[in-house]
Parts: sequence; C-alpha cells; structure tokens
Amino acid sequence: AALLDGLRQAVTGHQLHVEYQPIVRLADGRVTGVEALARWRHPVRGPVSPEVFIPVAERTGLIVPLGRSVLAQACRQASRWQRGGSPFATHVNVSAHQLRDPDFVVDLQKVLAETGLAPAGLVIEITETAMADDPQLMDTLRAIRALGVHVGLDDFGTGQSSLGILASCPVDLIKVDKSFVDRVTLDDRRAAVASAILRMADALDLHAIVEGVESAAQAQRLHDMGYRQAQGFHFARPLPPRAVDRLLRPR
Ligand code: G
Ligand code: G
Ligand code: MN
Ligand code: NA
Repeated sequence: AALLDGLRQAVTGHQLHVEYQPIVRLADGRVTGVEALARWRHPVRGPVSPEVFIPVAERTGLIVPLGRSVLAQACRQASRWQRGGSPFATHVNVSAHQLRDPDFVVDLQKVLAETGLAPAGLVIEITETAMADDPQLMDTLRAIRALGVHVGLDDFGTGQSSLGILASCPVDLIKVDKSFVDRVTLDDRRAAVASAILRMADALDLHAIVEGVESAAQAQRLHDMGYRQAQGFHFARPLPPRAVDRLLRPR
C-alpha cells in the first residue's frame, strides 16, 4: 500500500522518467532505434524496478496515466532524435490494460500531433500473452497501424500460442525473447529454433529483433543466422537520453 501511494504520487507529480536502450544493426553496430523503459526513483527506497511497479500499476489501473506519461515523454524525446536525420524507431511498451482504455488511440493521436513525431518513428510493443485472442485488442492494433504507427510483439516465443497469434495478429515486427538468445552459442537445438523463428518472420514479412544479447559470440552467431537487428547489454544498457545522443553523434 505504501508502494502504491508512492507510485500514485510519482505518476501525478511527474516523477517517473524514461531510459532508452539502444537497438542496433548487427552488421555494424549502428544504433537504429531505442526501447523506452520506465524508471522510478522512490524518495526513500531509491530506484524501484519496473518488474515491481508495473504489475502494481496494472492491478490498480494506474498503468493508464503512467503509460500516458511514458508515451508522451518518449515521443517528445523521439521527435528530437528524428530531427537528427536518419530513420530512427522509438519503441514504447504498452500493456493490454492500456490498450483496453477506450481513449488510447485518441490519446496516441494527440501525443503525435503535440510532439510532431512522425508516426512511422514509433513502435508500440505489446506482449504476446496480452494478445491471446482478444478481437477487441486486434481492432485497437489495427487503429494504431492506421495512424502509421508500427506494432511489435514483445517477448516472442514465451507465450501460449505464439504461432497462431502471428498468423492473425496485425503486427509489423517481433522481439525474439532473450531465452532463445541465452544458449544460442551453446546449444544447437536452441540455435535451430532461433533460426526457424527468423525464417518464419521472413515468410510473414515481419522484422525480427533479438533481445538480451550479452556477448560478442551471441551477436556473431545471430548475425550469421541472418538476424539484422539486436538489443542487449553487449551493445548498451538502458541509458539516459544524453548518453543516447552521444551514441548517435557521427564519429
Ligand atoms: O526496464 P526493465 O528491463 O527492468 O523492464 C522490466 C519490465 O518492465 C519489462 O518487461 C518491460 O517491458 C516492462 N516495462 C518497462 N517500462 C514499461 C512501460 O513504460 N510500460 C509497460 N507496460 N511496461 C514497461
Ligand atoms: O519485456 P521487455 O523485453 O520489454 O524487457 C526489457 C527488459 O530487458 C528491460 O528491463 C531491460 O533492462 C532488460 N534487458 C535488456 N537487455 C538485456 C540483456 O542483455 N540482459 C538482461 N539480463 N536483461 C536485458
Ligand atoms: Mn519490450
Ligand atoms: Na521483450
């Protein structure tokens, strides 16, 4: 309850901030985008992990104003990066609870208008489990894509019905879960699955981004398989905007 009160105050008092984890091109390590990740520093407890406060926010409905705040901050920042020139995608995590908010699409449209962010520079990430066969959510995703915003399926491969969902879900890309990356250099059968996921994504005309890459050997193996984009501590951790600016500056 104390945590919830603190979170409520943080959301209304604009104390939540956002860090950005680079997404890179495997061929040359160039930063092609970022994933926005919510951060909260509790005045007494210090930093609280989103793995703790996001579930609390979801249970209590606070995720709606919290998500709106993250989306607005990320779009504002993304429009600055977009003005820098080359194509750049900013990914924002959105939970099913937020997507069920009837105002979500209108809010999204407003945020795009207010920040001047080109819709194609935004990717809404939703989790696979959240999608499980909900026709209303599918309609919301279609409305999001009609704005020109892209949709990505997060944590791909961990849900209950990944393959069925891929065939019917209106998405543009998948984020291949870290669990497929972890043993990719150690376990041939795991590697075969990672490779099959890429082939399937290609056949369905979906981009695939591998997540949780922690070593050069993993990056090399995934690149050899044909993966083009990746994210993970091997390349960069979630960073404040200024640190991303430094990575984007031409050398
Ligand atoms: O940032 P970190 O890697 O610790 O994130 C932990 C989890 O919290 C991840 O599953 C991530 O998707 C989720 N998360 C982080 N920021 C947000 C956010 O703004 N909205 C939602 N819905 N989930 C988030
Ligand atoms: O569920 P989602 O994919 O949105 O979660 C992103 C989370 O994964 C963030 O909390 C981020 O900090 C974490 N993350 C990103 N790259 C790595 C990595 O290479 N290793 C580990 N262990 N976690 C990572
Ligand atoms: Mn994500
Ligand atoms: Na993910």
